[in-house]
Amino acid sequence: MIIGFVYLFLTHIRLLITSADVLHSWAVPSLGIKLDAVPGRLTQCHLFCKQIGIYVGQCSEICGVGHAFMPINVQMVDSKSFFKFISLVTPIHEERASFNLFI
Ligand SMILES: [Cu+2]
Repeated sequence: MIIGFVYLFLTHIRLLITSADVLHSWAVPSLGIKLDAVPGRLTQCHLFCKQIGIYVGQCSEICGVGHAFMPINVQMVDSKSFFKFISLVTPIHEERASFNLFI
């Protein structure tokens, strides 16, 4: 399982991390982030990235048998790519039609 995220670069991003099972540690060293994911709690972090690119990380807590299979993939993209991605993953409905006019 690859945990993937797409964010808009040059934008302040608020990350909220939690876990559904055991303790994890969400770590992306090239972004300078390492957050504990604790079941039943939210961990908060703010992120501002100045460069487009793909940043990779890994769960850095020995969390169980699936630990080795938790790579993290964070893509920082420009606004055109970001809104294209959002339009692909968002269900089509009437409100989105007006939203797409600004792309
Ligand atoms: Cu983990």
